Amino acid sequence: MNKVVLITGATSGIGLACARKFAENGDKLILTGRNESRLAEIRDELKAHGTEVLTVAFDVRDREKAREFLEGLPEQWKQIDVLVNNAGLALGLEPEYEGDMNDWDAMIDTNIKGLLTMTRLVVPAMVERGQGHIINIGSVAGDAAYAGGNVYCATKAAVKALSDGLRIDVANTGIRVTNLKPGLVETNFSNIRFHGDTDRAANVYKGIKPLTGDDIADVAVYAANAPAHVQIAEVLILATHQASGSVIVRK
Ligand code: NDP
Ligand code: 8X3
Repeated sequence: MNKVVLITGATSGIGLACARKFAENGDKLILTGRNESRLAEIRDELKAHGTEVLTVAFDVRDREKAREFLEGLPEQWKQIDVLVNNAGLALGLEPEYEGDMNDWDAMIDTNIKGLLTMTRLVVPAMVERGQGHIINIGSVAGDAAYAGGNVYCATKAAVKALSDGLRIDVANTGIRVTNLKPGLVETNFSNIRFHGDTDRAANVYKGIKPLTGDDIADVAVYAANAPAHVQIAEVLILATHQASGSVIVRK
């Protein structure tokens, strides 16, 4: 059955790949992000292939805008089957005692509080219907800290705890909760992390074949299409030459 899939951070990387893969799967998409013109381009691309798409630009840190967006959804879009909590970022790679406090706020407010806001606003209707699926994009970074990862790793450890907590809270419903934990995925992630230093960003993926957004989207679509009694609770997805957040073999 075709699902309504809401993806946050669908303008780039993993979120965009999820949009394209869920579209190929025949689903209806609600795509969000802050970059309105990019959202419009993606909407046009997917509509040209016959996908029903609704795009809404807002910052997941803005709770009022998030609430307005959900309350203002047209009737035929109100029943959200799958929420992909993907919007997120890393900023900086400094030791914890030298980190930029504004960067900390942006990561914590987006990766933890933004994800929580979306969950809080979307899940009650799923509980009422007794079905739904929340796919959180966590990270290998949430399993163990790596050098300079400190606050980013903490936000992804929080995504793990929030996924596990939500899974307990909805275990008496038909709702499923998945925590997808990618390792190195080549997206705009490192450009953002290094504040536009593209050379430094490119170095992150040097000497190793990294994952792509499509690799992660394949798993998201698989989890969403598993039979109703199957809950893909957590998946760690690594490049073959990556063994953990800090063990990466480059050739
Ligand atoms: P990208 O930078 O390519 O994409 C990030 C997306 O998040 C963009 O669409 C961006 O949209 C959106 N976003 C960021 N901040 C906000 C905000 N405040 N409000 C709304 N949307 C926002 O990176 P990735 O695709 O790699 O990252 C996606 C997720 O995957 C993140 O949660 C990241 O932590 C996680 N991840 C990434 C890995 C990697 O190696 N790349 C590995 C493990 C996890 P816009 O700018 O339009 O707002
Ligand atoms: C993104 C992957 O290893 O750069 O979460 O933190 S990593």
